[in-house]
Order: sequence, then C-alpha cells, then structure tokens
Amino acid sequence: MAGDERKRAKRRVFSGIQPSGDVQLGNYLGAIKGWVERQDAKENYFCIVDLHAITTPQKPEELRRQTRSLAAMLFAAGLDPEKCTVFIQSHVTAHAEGCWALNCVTPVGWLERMTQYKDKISRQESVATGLLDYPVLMAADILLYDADEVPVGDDQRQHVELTRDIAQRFNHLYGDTFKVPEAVIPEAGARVMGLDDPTVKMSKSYAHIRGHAVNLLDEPKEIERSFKRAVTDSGNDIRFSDDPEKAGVNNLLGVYKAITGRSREEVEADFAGARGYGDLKARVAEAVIEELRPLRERHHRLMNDVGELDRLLAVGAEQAGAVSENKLKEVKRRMGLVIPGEQ
Ligand code: AQP
Repeated sequence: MAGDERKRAKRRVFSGIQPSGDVQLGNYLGAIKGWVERQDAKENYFCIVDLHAITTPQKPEELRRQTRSLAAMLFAAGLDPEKCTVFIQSHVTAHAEGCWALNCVTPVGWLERMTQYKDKISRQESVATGLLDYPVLMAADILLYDADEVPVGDDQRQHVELTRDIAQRFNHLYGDTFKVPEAVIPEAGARVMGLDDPTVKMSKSYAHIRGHAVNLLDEPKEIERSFKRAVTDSGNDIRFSDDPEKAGVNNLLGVYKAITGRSREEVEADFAGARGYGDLKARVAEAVIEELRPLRERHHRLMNDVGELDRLLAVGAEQAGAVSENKLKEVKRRMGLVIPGEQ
C-alpha cells in the first residue's frame, strides 16, 4: 500500500495556488472557499506555488509582494494554521527534486497536449521549458504528500488527470509508490468567467484588463463598478442557461450561487421579481462585497505583521518538508539512487 495511508484518520488534501498576480474571485470560489469549508474534515496541505508562477515572466519585487499577500489572504479567508499546513513551494526543496524524478518517466507528448500550455504559449513570444513542465511539477507537489484529494477549479482538472497518469506510470515502472489522487471540483464556482467576456475564464493574468476580474482586495466601490460593467445580453430573462448568448447572466448567477450556497431553483426564485439586469448586477455585487469585506480587513492586519506571517509560513514549510522529504527518499530508493547511510 502506497505511503502511510493505513494510519490516517482523515483523508489528505493537497492543493496549490500561484502568486502570479492578485488573487481573483475565481480562485476564491473555485478553490479557497472550499478549502476553508472542508478544513475540519481533512488533513490539509496548501501550497503557494511560486515555482509555478515563474514559468511565466514575473517582476521579482512584485512576485515577492504577491507571494506574501497571497499567504495573508489564505489565512484571512479562514485557513487555520492549527488545521492546515500552509507553505511556500520554494521553501520545500523536495518539490523541485521530485519534479526531476517524475520528468524522467513522463513522455513529452503528454505535456504538449495540455490545454493550459497550448493556451499560454499562444500568448507568449518565447516559451520557457518550465511552462511545458508545469504539470510535472504539479504532479510532484501532489504525489509527494500521498494526497487522496486535490480540490481545484475546473481549469485544473486536466492537470490532475495527468498527475494520475504519471503516478500510475511510475508505479508500473518501479512498484507501488504513489497514491493515485482524485480531483475534487466544486459544484458551484468551478469556472468563474471574465466579467468583460463570459467566454473566457477569469484569470489573475488578465486582471490588468479593465473590467475582467474582481480582485479580492478591491474596494466595495470598485466591485460595484466591475459588476455594473459586466457583459450580459440584450434580453431580461434571469435564469441559468447553457445558451452561449446568456453566458454573462449565467456567470453572474453562478457567482451568486457559489457565494450564497443556494440551489439553482432558490437562486432563480431570489431574482424572480428583479427589475432587469441592473438589479441582478447590483445584488450580485452586494453579495460579493459582503463576502469579501472581512477578508480584506483581516488581510490588512496580517500584512502589517509580516514577521508573524513569515513565522507561520516557516512552521508550514517545516511540517511539509518532513512529509515530502520522506516520500522523496522512497522515490530515490525505488529509482536506484544512492541514499546516504543506506546500503
Ligand atoms: N476562473 C476560475 N474559476 C474557478 N476556479 C478558478 N481557479 C483559477 N481560476 C478560476 C482555481 O484557482 C486555483 C488556483 O489557481 P492557480 O493560481 O494555481 O492557477 P490558475 O488556474 O492558472 O489561475 P489563474 O488565476 O488563471 O492564474 P494565471 O492567470 O496566473 O494562470 C485552482 O484550483 C484553479 O482551478
């Protein structure tokens, strides 16, 4: 049996988030909110994946700021350091080493097929090797913890599938080593679309485009403005729909549903008496503002105590290092690398 799964009282969760920009509403509804809600029931590892962030160009000073700001946001959103191991990927060297080991069993063709890779290279003139290798580093992140579950938004489903393929291939080549994890996709909020273009998913890297994203640190007035500008259609029918023409309204209802936790029927009933899309936008904005208000305040307090923030991250790195180093040793042993002090 792979890893120490037999001894575990709770299912182990691993997930990551890139400090590649200011964290946006899709990251929150597709990932962070669910991490917080399920933290009591699971054994949790949450990683700020800075090594993933540098697969696309970053400004060093900005990256350092964004990394700490993201850490503060995870705690501000409600992750409890007593229940979750929260750490920075580059502080635990097993991740990069594990990636190298997995690189050596992963066919390049598997990586060239990844949708996110194809999408990102279409936006760049020069493509770094690290961008192609992004999903292998993600596989190392997950597999080094023998995670049972990987809670992610819909856009990361393909990478978790690839992680499963890599684990199975390694297990086939070297014997049962890795737990094969499952993706856990939220029922609501799995794919928040851009407010400026509801055919494109909301992304940190498009946040510079006016009206695209809601940044979790946006002031209430700014959030109101973003929703007011949100693209809808020329009708006035407020209901969930698969019709591409209604993608904007569908997205707004999806955001409201993810925040309130109500069913589709309840959400539609909430808007039954609404006076057109203006009303819809105002009420969705209000729900988002009230959800984010306490996060923004707690984030502000944490950013004013960077010493404490760094201390929490150091504790996380130590806990994560203990688990992942152990697994990495097992990987090296399996592959025939010499472990100091072992025969
Ligand atoms: N629009 C979204 N809707 C729902 N979930 C989303 N996630 C991202 N965008 C949406 C989920 O957020 C978690 C962290 O994502 P990430 O930072 O690791 O990378 P990403 O998926 O590439 O996110 P971005 O914001 O689009 O970043 P950039 O622009 O840097 O690539 C993941 O669970 C993801 O599914």
